Amino acid sequence: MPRRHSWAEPYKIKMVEHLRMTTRAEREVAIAEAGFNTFLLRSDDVYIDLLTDSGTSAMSDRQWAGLMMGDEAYAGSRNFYHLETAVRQFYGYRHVIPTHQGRGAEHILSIMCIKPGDFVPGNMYFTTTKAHQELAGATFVDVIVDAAHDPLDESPFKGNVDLAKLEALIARVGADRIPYLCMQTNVNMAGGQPISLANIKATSQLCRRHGIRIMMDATRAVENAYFIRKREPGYENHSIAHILLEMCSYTDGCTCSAKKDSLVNIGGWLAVNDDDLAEQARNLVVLFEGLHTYGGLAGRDMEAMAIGIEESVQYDHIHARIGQVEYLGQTLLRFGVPIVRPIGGHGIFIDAARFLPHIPREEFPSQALAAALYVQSGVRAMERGAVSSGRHHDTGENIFPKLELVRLTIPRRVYTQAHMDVTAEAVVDLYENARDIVGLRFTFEPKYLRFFQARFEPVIGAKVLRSAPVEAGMHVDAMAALGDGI
Ligand code: PLI
Repeated sequence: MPRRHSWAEPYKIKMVEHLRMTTRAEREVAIAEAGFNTFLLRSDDVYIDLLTDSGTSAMSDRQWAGLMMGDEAYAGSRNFYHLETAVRQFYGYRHVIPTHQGRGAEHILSIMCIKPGDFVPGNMYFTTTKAHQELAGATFVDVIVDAAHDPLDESPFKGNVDLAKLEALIARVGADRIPYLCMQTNVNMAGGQPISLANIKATSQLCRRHGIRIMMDATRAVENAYFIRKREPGYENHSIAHILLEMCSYTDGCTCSAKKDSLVNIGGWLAVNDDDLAEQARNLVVLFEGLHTYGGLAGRDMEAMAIGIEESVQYDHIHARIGQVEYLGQTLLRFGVPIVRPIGGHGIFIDAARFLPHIPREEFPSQALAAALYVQSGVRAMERGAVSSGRHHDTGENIFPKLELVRLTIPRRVYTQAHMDVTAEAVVDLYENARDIVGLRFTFEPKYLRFFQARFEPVIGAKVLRSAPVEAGMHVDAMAALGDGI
């Protein structure tokens, strides 16, 4: 048996938040009341909440202390200057405009740069990013490498931009109609897959040749930097901070949701190097978010962000964070559960199309699987398939992306390995009884970002899961078979 080389969290627990355990009967009522949409559940009814890693991290004692140092001045809060210093130091951009969260920055960037009829290429869409681009009148064009759409492809950098696709778009519509390329780091909808530094550099060179700006979505740039260190030759001895700075140096600015990498519960920012663009952004932020030195945030939130940015680039932190995701992924793989590979940075993405081959795409297998997992175990996951993709901008038809996934997203510094084990047991139980899961159809479909508020019903009967109950945390025999951890 190979010797185990464990890692452990680089922190200890100072305060706990109690979780409510529910019965399966209670969960059946809760999911029906929520229209079989895990977004509409009350968090009190959830045991292990893997809906998202956004705003769900545990802050450190230093960050909580920072809250007490909030300078709640309307203008010129000292905490803004701390945030500005942190972004300049770790991301390297000149101008920093705080926003209430990532989509606030996306909104400002989109209305500032996009003219109706423009095209915005990106390495796979993200829901809010694309919605803002479309609201401003642009068409999103996916220029990610084909490997990103294949859950079984083991390429190390499935977030890379396909330069041939980008060149073809430039040739087709002309660089004048491409205001910027949106370059996502650790591409969310592809399964948290990184982009390589070589690809960032090559994409930047291509864009600069054509006078097209590159705007990074830096939401999970630190996690991406970790994968570069682990997988890209030549970077194994570089610090995360060094890699992050180099990534950003090839871009003209970024939008960022600080609710992920930066370990805060709320906040975001837009950063640019260009003085004129910064002036426009500072003017627009006043309309939608607040003055340019608070952008919809309290001073204390900006302080927590500044400290969180500094903590996020510490190797021990990011190693443990991604190590926990890896642990859950490896456990599921040992039981043959179909997941996106390689294991990504912020969560495990179950391939619902392979998990539930009996449910057609029109009956939203990912939505059904997320609902069934909740009924089974109280674990809350998120649909990342056709419901999230929405409808075609022009035809109104449902978009069926190649990836039909359920995301088990791991909040940072929140759950223990035991929570990961219970989650794995629940998924394995479901996988063994997958035919008991029933497809869903819409009963209510909102116009924008429908996955957040849509409601569904089972296509047959009233239940999404027909099997006999197995209570979460009770089913230990599966884990006993696991043997050594990673
Ligand atoms: O949720 P916001 O508005 O702070 O950030 C929007 C956003 C932008 N880009 C990317 C890659 C995201 O993942 C993102 C938000 N993601 C959420 C909420 C998630 O659950 O993944």
